[in-house]
Amino acid sequence: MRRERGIDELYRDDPERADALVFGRRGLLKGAGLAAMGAAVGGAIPFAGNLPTGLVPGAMAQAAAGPKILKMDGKADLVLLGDRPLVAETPEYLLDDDVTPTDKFFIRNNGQVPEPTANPDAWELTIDGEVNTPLKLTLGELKKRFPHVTYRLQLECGGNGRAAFSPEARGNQWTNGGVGNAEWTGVRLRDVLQAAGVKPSAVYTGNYAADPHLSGDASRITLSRGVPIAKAMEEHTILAFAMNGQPLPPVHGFPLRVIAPGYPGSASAKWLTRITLRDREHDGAGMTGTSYRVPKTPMIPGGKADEKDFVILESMPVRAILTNLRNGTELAAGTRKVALRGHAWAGEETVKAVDVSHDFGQTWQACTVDAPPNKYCWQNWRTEMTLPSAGYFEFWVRGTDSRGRMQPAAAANWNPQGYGGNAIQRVAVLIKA
Ligand SMILES: Nc1nc2c(c(=O)[nH]1)N[C@H]1C(S)=C(S)[C@@H](COP(=O)(O)O)O[C@H]1N2
Ligand SMILES: [Mo]
Repeated sequence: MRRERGIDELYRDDPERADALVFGRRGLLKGAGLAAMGAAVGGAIPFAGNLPTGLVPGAMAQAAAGPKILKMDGKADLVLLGDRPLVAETPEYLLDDDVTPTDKFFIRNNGQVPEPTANPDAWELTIDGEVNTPLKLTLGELKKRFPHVTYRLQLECGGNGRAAFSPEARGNQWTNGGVGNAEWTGVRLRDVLQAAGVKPSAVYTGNYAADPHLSGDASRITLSRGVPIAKAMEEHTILAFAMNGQPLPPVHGFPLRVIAPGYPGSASAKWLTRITLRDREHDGAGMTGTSYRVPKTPMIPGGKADEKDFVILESMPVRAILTNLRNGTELAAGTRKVALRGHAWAGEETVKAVDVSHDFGQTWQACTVDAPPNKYCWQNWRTEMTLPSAGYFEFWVRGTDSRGRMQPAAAANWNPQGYGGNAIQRVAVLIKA
């Protein structure tokens, strides 16, 4: 029997053609197009008039097959983005906790996970380069010698949000789940650097770690990034040995890692063995070319990159996520008030506002945004939305940082490796008639 292909299937396979069919040449959603779209999302679309051409309804944006799920002891149902190296993101609805439990924390490896050491207190850390006295400290000594601090710090992959770039950008297709906000315990990096004596010539750090390269070639370095010296000396940049009150799990850097919050996660080296202070910008693996770099001025999306125009991505951009409703949720008939909540963060900045729209961005409602308990902890937001009728709605969630910069509707500042994409999240709901 020949089956008609639904508009939802067509949207998944060929969004451009689906859009042309639904919106027609004039780009207006009406008549047969509107009916087809309504049938595909399962209900009337009260604000269809605001739906921009080219916007695939959020309810249809997911792949038909559904995501691959990580199967790993001690981990929740994260979405597997790659298994060699292991990369997994946390769907927004699993990020509802104020402090992200370890089992829900995303994983981003570039190489292999090193064999966990049997004697973590004997783990050695070298501090050298532009210092007066190079140090070699065991983790045991580090813990004894320097004061311990505990902070809630968000850690976000530089590629978080990459999936929203058009045309597709190279790399793991993170949606919004390359982020977590754990409670980290460790010592301040600045205390350790000061113990070694920072020379005035030191301008950048270079991290080295124990994770073997994917190729198995011992001479190749998996990842070696760093931060400007001022960032290294900031009080929230720490060498962490515990996550949520427990020793770091092997996959999150056991027994010692950097947490440089607000920067792309790649600056937070796991399995840390050495920090060298450089008299110039660090040029280790992952620091050069277009790696973790974005264009100074916008380039043509999909065009050829001129590396001269690229700068290192430092602060991550603002992002808000809605965590208490899954995309595609059906709400009971008669529902008109919906409580919404989630978190927002803004790299090195704080979050000034979170706004939510239920009419494809025509009107926005301001949410309550809590102050963070410490800098670099994500901020909780909440609101209650009133919907006018039954039908298909999307909640669009938009963060604004302390400098007034808002999340764009579509990923902006396209770059070949897709960093810093912070398109607003869209969560579709259907209220049955
Ligand atoms: N040694 C080492 N450190 C690393 C990585 C790595 O591959 N090797 N990945 C980095 C990247 S790209 C990110 S986003 C974070 C992810 O930390 P998590 O896996 O604990 O969530 O670790 C960073 N630290
Ligand atoms: Mo990352």
